[in-house]
Amino acid sequence: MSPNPIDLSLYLVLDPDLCGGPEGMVRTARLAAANGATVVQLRAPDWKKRQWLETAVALKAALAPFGVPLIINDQVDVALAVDADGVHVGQDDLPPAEARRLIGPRRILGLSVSSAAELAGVPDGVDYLGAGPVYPTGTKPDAAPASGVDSFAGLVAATALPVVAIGGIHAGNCAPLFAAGARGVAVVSAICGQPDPARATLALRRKIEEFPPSC
Ligand code: TZP
Ligand code: MG
Repeated sequence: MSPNPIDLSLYLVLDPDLCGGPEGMVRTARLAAANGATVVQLRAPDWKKRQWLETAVALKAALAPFGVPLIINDQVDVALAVDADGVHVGQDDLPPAEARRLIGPRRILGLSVSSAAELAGVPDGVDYLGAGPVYPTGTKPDAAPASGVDSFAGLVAATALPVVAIGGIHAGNCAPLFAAGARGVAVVSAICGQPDPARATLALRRKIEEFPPSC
């Protein structure tokens, strides 16, 4: 497991379409990092590897001044090539134990779970869980049905790992998730594609300060 626990409280997952392509992703990431995002994930399920690499390099440079870690979704080779801070895998990606073996002990490893059964299969070596969708979302067409806050609270209670909630989250609905034990909230459309991503990030940040995650 990574020896350096990260602040998961406001976790931005970048979306190429909503951000308007790679340059928009880098711009959005920079604005978010400057306004209270604590982690940024590069996620682009439809991209070719070269685009992943180039954008990851640009994101790493953009985030470095803020000390905000860059997590790469699924593409372990890209994460290693750019020396990213970590990798996030889903249930159909490389198994987390394989991902851990490849990224070594120091990088961060996240895993998506959406049910108690998936939670039961989490191996050692995972640093945090992403659970959702907690609310309905239009951003991920193949997402499982929304779990709701109560099921999310059940997942949190059943694991010792920090859990980040994802799916349909914005400044107006994140407080109950922290009350349910979330260590953080992961958002896509609440920041990506917003007319003012800096302001949208700040609105989330302020809510999180009001309802701080329990550690
Ligand atoms: N995984 C589960 S829901 C989701 C992902 C990547 C999309 C969340 O997007 P949004 O716009 O924050 O609802
Ligand atoms: Mg994946």
